[in-house]
Amino acid sequence: MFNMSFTDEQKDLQKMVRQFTQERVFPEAKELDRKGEFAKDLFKEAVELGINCMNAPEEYGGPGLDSVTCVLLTEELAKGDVGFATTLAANGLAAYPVLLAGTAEQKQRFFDIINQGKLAAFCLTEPNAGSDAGSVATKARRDGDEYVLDGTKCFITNGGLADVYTVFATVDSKKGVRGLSAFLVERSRPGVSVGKEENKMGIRTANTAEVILQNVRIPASNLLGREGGGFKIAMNTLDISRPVVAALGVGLGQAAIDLCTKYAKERVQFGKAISTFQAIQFLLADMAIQVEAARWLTYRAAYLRDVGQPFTKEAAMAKTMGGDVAMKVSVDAVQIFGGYGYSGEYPVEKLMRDAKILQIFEGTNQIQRMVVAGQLLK
Ligand code: COS
Repeated sequence: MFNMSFTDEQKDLQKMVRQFTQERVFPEAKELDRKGEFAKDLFKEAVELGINCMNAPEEYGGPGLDSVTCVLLTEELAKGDVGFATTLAANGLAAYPVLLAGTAEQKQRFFDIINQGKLAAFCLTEPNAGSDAGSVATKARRDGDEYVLDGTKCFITNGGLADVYTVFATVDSKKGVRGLSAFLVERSRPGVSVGKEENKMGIRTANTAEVILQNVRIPASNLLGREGGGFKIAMNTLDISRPVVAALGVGLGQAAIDLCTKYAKERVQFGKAISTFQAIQFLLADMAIQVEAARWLTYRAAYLRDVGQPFTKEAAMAKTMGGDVAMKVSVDAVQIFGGYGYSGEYPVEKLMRDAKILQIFEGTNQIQRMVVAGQLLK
């Protein structure tokens, strides 16, 4: 059963984040995108609003938001700038391995860092471990009361700015996915450094960087869960965070609709507003149908997680739909704006550039389809 209505608290938070997005995020986004710059001031404001790490539990000083509330707020932020929304979502992504497998002491340590207004990053991807997440080559060698980590992570959101990382490394590469283990790694550990920062097509306000681990010694107490349990932690984490990525697509898609409906009523051709032409109306209608479908798949996947039902398939469906819809709708938005849509002076070309990553990160949409098919056929 899917019986969803939003609480007053959820509606209040949604209103607050909508206002923050309209008044602060959207107006700043264009220039920050042009410069490819992280929104430092906006992030500070997000910390003040208490939305910098939405899934941080109340007992550790966070807002303790459930998955439905996280997707509602992420959708609002994404209307203003998907890069900024991704920055905040990446904090939540990094927190899930700690929430899923960490001890109370590890949670305390992790959220103490977050509560100082610092960033976190989830370090799974490597140059040769993208879709094939199980082939992580970063090594973790046990040495007495410590582990020694060696390897390079790439395309890490918040990688260059984070003060704490959740890192996946193998304790025994012969064991494949069963060798993977998850670790909490503070940025301050000797041997942790930041490599290349990506100059990206879209989400240019989000920081994406290599994280290099050279002979990094961490106490054995930084192991999250058990040795060899890392792959399950990573998969469970991605299941939970995929609806959040879907929400990025929903917010982006809604922004495209809002901009296009306004523009179509203002833009006059052949003596009439282009909104009176059926060719434009059908484009707008299809945009609205797709975004609404993506929205409810997203809410439903988050809801299933909150009520403790299986949601792996629904999370992958939502992520696929959110990313594909964002891409389609943003391309159509550029079409409706015509030549102006292709110009950097208008906001829709940014949507198109930002949308593309949603079909790629947190598991490509081909991987999501594998997950859906795997669930159907099992
Ligand atoms: N939840 C819990 N367990 C899961 C799981 C999930 N969603 N998906 C897989 N597993 C388990 C399997 O049940 C299996 O366990 P057992 O051997 O005990 O049965 C184990 O993990 C290995 O699963 P599988 O054989 O399916 O692993 P693969 O190496 O074939 O990889 C995919 C599976 C492709 C789904 C995985 O590698 C993946 O998600 N890739 C995309 C990674 C990604 O999203 N990267 C984004 C970067 S992070 S922003």
